[in-house]
Amino acid sequence: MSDSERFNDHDDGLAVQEAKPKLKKPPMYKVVLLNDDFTPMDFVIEILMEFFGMSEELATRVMLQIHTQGIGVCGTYTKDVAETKVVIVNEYSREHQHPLMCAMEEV
Ligand code: TYC
Repeated sequence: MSDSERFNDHDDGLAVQEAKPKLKKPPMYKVVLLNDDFTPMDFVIEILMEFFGMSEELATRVMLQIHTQGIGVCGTYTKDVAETKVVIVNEYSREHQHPLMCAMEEV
């Protein structure tokens, strides 16, 4: 066997590019509600049911958690959806003269 046969690595010096990894998942955002001393409990429960699709039972539990802990998660969404929820909830609360604060945090 000749040297050129023995040492030929058959790739002609070309590096083969591995397949690019798939695109990263989009960052997700938690939409949160903050406690305050003035917004009625029933109004917070209504928000959690209407805008975050919770049952009355779950909404009540989440509202009480916010009431005692100061903050609670309503859901986790892509950036656009989270931003829209925050705007809609804050507008709805102001329309009803409540100071309830909705915000978002990157997960
Ligand atoms: N702390 C309010 C009260 O006692 C109730 C409340 C709960 C307000 C959750 C805001 O995000 C909130 N009426």
